Amino acid sequence: MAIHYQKAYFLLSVADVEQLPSDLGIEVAVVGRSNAGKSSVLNRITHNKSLARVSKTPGRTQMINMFALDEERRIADLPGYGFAKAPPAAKRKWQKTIDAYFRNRECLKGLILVMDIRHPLKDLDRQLLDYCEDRGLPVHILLNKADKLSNNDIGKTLREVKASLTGYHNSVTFQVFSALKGVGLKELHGLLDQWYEDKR
Ligand SMILES: Nc1nc2c(ncn2[C@@H]2O[C@H](COP(=O)(O)OP(=O)(O)OP(=O)(O)O)[C@@H](O)[C@H]2O)c(=O)[nH]1
Ligand SMILES: [Mg+2]
Repeated sequence: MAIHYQKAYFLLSVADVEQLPSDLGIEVAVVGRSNAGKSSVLNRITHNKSLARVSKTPGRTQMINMFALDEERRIADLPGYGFAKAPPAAKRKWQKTIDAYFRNRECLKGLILVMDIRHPLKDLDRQLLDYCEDRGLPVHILLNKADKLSNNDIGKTLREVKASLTGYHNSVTFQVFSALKGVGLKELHGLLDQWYEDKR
């Protein structure tokens, strides 16, 4: 069955995991550092420029924003981590919400981990990868903002990222992406199709 990504619609925003929709069907979460382009990626996936809010101010997405593709499939836009200027209380709150989400969400099929291709695999990204390795949760890395680098530099970064990921045994895949230009969208849709069609 084909998935109509352009039919995605906003479901709800929650500050607490207790408010999430029932833990049924299949959910994919878009995660990553603040300002990496998570909301832009979501808009690109769904061909809807105004679905998730995009901001020039880092740390804009503070809640879990949940979108539905159909009655059984959802995609979540998670708040970004690693925003240095965030107040400590906000950071703790983020940590608590996200921990609870990752730990308990059974319908969570995998993570789309968005990174700025110019700054891949920062400490917090690696912590998240380690956590997913422990939990056996698949991760697909988007090296986003590829439009900011030359082909030469993209190639170099791909080799470095590949070398850094050899230690992981769970499913960690990666690709070049540009939410701005649409580079890599077909590949990403292919991956999402697989995740969403896997019967659990
Ligand atoms: N050049 C370029 N800019 C991008 C790309 N993707 C996102 N941006 C820009 O990066 C900034 C942050 O994008 P968002 O999509 O809001 O990032 P986010 O990860 O959702 O940010 P928070 O929700 O604040 O954590 C915006 O100014 C976007 O226009 C891309 O592929 N290329
Ligand atoms: Mg955002």
